[in-house]
Amino acid sequence: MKRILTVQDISCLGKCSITIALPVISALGVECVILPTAVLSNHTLFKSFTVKDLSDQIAPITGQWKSEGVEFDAIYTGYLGTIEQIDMMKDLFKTFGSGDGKLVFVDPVMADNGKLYPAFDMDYARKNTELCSCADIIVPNITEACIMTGTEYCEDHDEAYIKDLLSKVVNLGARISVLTGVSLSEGKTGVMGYDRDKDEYCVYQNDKVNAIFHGTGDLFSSTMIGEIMHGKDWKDAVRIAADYTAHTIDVTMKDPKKPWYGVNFEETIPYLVSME
Ligand code: PXL
Repeated sequence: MKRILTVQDISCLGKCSITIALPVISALGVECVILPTAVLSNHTLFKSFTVKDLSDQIAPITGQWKSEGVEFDAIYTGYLGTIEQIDMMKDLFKTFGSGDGKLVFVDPVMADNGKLYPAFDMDYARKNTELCSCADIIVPNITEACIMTGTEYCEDHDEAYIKDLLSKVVNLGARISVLTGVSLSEGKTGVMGYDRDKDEYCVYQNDKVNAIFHGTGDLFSSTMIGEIMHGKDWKDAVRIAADYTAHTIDVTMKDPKKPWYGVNFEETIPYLVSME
């Protein structure tokens, strides 16, 4: 069984980061080891939240793993609380992420819908951009890609804008770059990715729902890395992750009691597993 280490926060309430990664990756039959960077009462899109930074736990926990001789097939980083934690990830990649067939997957979680999340500023964004250059695969949304490449954010984009943005993202240094939240025609949304080594593109679109849902980026990333570890080619993993995310949004829309802060991914895990 493959083993993924995921490094992100625990938002106790909020259906995001580790509370998505752990169940989704486990459901795909892949071991998911967690390294929590912080514990929050709820995610930062609520009006307020409590946070306990766990940076001082990263060295002792990883040191213990090192002495146990633990290895990981992939490292997947998501929401990281501070610039210092991003620096720690660079060391973690050296210790656990280099070697034959090992994958470093970075979701540079910091922004959406044209703006940075409340806890972050441009210094953080610059550090996050550096982290992307240490990764094999990166999966920024359009807002994050714009911030990282100094491009003006355009909600109503066309294919030429996306191709130009992707070409700049590819230059950040990862082998595979996947842009999420890409709409290439009216009423559609999805992803566009590029594999630099193979000079291969992947475009995939689903029907667009006119509503904003939180945690869908985490759902996409957890599914994509889980599927890759399960043996899927990156392009198949992208398609499955996009379909699963779109289906989960559809199911959530139909729930009159849906929570505003996340999607009903728990209800759609059987659908994900059935796609195997
Ligand atoms: O879903 C991304 C995410 C993860 N973790 C925390 C967040 C967010 C988005 O706002 O606040 C704490």
